[in-house]
Amino acid sequence: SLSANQIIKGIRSGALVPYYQPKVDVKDNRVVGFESLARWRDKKTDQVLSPATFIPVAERFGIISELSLTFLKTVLSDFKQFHAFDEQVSVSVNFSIESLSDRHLPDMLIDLLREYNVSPSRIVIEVTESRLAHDRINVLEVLARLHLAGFRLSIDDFGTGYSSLYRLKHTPFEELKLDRSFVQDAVKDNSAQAVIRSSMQLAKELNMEVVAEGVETVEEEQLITQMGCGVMQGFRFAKPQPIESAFNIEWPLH
Ligand code: G
Ligand code: G
Ligand code: NA
Repeated sequence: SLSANQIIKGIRSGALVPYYQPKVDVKDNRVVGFESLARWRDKKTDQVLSPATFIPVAERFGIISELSLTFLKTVLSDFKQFHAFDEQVSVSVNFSIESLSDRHLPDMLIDLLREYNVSPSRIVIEVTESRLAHDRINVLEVLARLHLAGFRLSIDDFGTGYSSLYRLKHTPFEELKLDRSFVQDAVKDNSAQAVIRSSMQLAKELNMEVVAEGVETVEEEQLITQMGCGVMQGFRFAKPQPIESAFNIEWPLH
């Protein structure tokens, strides 16, 4: 892992780079969004490090909000290219629960989007389900205000936490992302299929769209499609890529 000091220096010297992975609607073979995923590029060695080496440290040392805002600025400056690719496309950004506990976050995001001239309706804010379970002061209020400002909210890694129905019903999530462990087990495991089916039923009742994460094979794509979920992300379509190659998507278009 990186040290807190290395992270602070790196944030300021541009070590944080977004990679982007497409979210695909397989019904019409269209890219409907891109998820931004933070990477760390070491200038000296040219190594690219995964978020596991710096996100948990940044959370622990209270620098995750600075990291997220710097990261978001880079994403917003890439936005012209997404807009040119497709005007309707959305870009998803992951937020830690620590950032979402900050009552100032909505105003900071609103100001930032204004500065970059990006509509909040094009930004999806992803929150990991398991992190939501622990009651945190302000989180629900912050999420409600982000929703009112026009941001779209997504609950990530769904199925790995224990969301109460009550909480889900009272939080304005528009999207539910099925955790990739269920997607990958579904082909050989009935209980993973049961989790997917009940998550989809829940999403339908609460008016949320479902996205299957971690789709790697044709078999997985076909099974998930048969189960009624048409929007997917995963190596089957494209790996997370730097912006320079994010639009070279090679999955078999029919
Ligand atoms: O890209 P990869 O699969 O290695 O990501 C691992 C985890 O890191 C994912 O669960 C993802 O949600 C998280 N992550 C990636 N980018 C960010 C980010 O910008 N902020 C936060 N808080 N988490 C991120
Ligand atoms: O938790 P979150 O959904 O934000 O995590 C996304 C992570 O999943 C990223 O680290 C990304 O690199 C990884 N990922 C994306 N697609 C696939 C896939 O098809 N298979 C696997 N194993 N990982 C994937
Ligand atoms: Na995510």
